[in-house]
Amino acid sequence: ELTRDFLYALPKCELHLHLEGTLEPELKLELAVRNGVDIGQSTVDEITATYQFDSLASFLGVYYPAMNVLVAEQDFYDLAMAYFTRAAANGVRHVEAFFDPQAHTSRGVAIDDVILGYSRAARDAAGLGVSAALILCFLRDFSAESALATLTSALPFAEHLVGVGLDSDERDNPPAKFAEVFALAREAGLKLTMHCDIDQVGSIENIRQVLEDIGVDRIDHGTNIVENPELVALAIERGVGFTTCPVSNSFVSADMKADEIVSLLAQGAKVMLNSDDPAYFGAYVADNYVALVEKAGLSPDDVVRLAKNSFEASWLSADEKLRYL
Ligand code: ES4
Ligand code: ZN
Repeated sequence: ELTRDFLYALPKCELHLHLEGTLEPELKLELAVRNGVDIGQSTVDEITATYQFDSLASFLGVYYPAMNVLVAEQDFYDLAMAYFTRAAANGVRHVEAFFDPQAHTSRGVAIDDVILGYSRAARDAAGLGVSAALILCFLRDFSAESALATLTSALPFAEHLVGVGLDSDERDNPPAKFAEVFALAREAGLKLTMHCDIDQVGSIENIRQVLEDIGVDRIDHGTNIVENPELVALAIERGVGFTTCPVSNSFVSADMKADEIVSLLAQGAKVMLNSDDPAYFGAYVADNYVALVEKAGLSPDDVVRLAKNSFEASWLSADEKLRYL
């Protein structure tokens, strides 16, 4: 009954997707040629051969240098439109997509070109049957001052954003480091989410911080919260969503975290499945459903619950959610 076709067609939201993580080898080569950027490879096969990871560090070591091919507003537009086209084919009706402005501004690209290119694509995604919103992510291995400067430069474009997030290397970069910038983002009317990654030293403390000190609306990953029943109860009481990424987990921590995801689902947490960096991990969102169904033997009810959770944990308005649920 849970065929691949069913899982692809199932209407869903994608809430944990890095636009820079959707850069397929073909587009990377096209943009490298268009912009005259030397990326060290000259064929699609050579680029594909570099897309192999067994840790967060080895992933980030390919992910950030790849961004050198993104220079002009049109490049950001083209990247996002290629993703929205694939998302539509994966049953995605609504996406709240992350982007990493500091990975571009630190190379001299204007934040205007980043936000306006992505935002123009988000508007055009409607023509594909996909509504799209943008979440500005701060790089947590950059300083709090850099995050603050990034927020300040982005606020004139706040109408193009739905929220702010926090990604990159979590080790020694806890949520509390960004308490001030997240408080300011909330005052500006933005939703809040943070990566709280798996398998990191002290990550339960980080999950405590995001729930109790920052007051996030969602947690990205965060499945190790199952270690602490009090924190699970708090997250459920507040309706905090968990944007989990099984295939990504299997690359960066050699474990899909199926047991944790299934446990959260059974306890009534608003957990759903997402692709994270699909060009690099080889699976768009529907294939994350396929992978978890296969690994965990999910029932049709489980799968429908995951898809419903994806809408309930989204930042669509109550009226917009009614159209889907
Ligand atoms: C990421 Cl897999 C992962 N972890 C942390 N930060 C990220 N940014 C993009 N993908
Ligand atoms: Zn992520």
